[in-house]
Amino acid sequence: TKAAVIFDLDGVIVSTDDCHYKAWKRLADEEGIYFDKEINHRLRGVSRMESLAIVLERANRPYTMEEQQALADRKNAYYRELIQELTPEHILPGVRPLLERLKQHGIKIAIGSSSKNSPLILERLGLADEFDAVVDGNAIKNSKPHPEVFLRAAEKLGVPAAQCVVVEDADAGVEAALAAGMRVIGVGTAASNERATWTVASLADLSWEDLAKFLAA
Ligand code: B16
Ligand code: MG
Repeated sequence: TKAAVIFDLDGVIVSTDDCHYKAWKRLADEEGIYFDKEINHRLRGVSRMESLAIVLERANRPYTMEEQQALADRKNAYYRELIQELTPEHILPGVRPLLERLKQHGIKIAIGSSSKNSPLILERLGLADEFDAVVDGNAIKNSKPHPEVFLRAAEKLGVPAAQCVVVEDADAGVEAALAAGMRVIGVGTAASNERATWTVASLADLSWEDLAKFLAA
């Protein structure tokens, strides 16, 4: 069978959302802009500049494009400081055994992430050479919910979209996968997303038997 599984990175392979939250929170506090976890939730799966635009909704003055670029760079510096601390122990439960099984069965695996920091994250996790393809924020023009990232991943793998299954934790990512003509498993925060083809709370709860049937369907 020619099937592939495309994994989102942040929130699926590793929980970097807390690092994103801390970095945005630090920036917002310094700028005197109100920011909380609920606003942070809206940043999941969304690109850095689009995230900044959401953060700046609460600003009490307009920011020039130059200032916005500087703010995004500052947030990224704070974020990179935090992700330097990642180790293979931060890989989320269920991920490693799942990757092993998929490989054993000859199912191609890829990363489809909006993040421009994915090379650093994958390296810190010891996963830099595990995937057949990595497509991330550095390679795409349109970020999720646009399907570009997943379509590029399928293309790189040489697997038709209809045979690809995406694993996503963000609503924007679920929409991106559906727009790409792929089936999508919602995990974590997307486990309650009714648009997802299938949902599980955590990859640790995913039985190989069920997944194999799903992939074959
Ligand atoms: P960066 P994913 C996304 O990664 C994150 O979920 C999102 O919160 C972040 O804004 C985006 O990457 C861009 O990240 O600033 O590192 O380029 O979930 O698509 O793997
Ligand atoms: Mg994500």
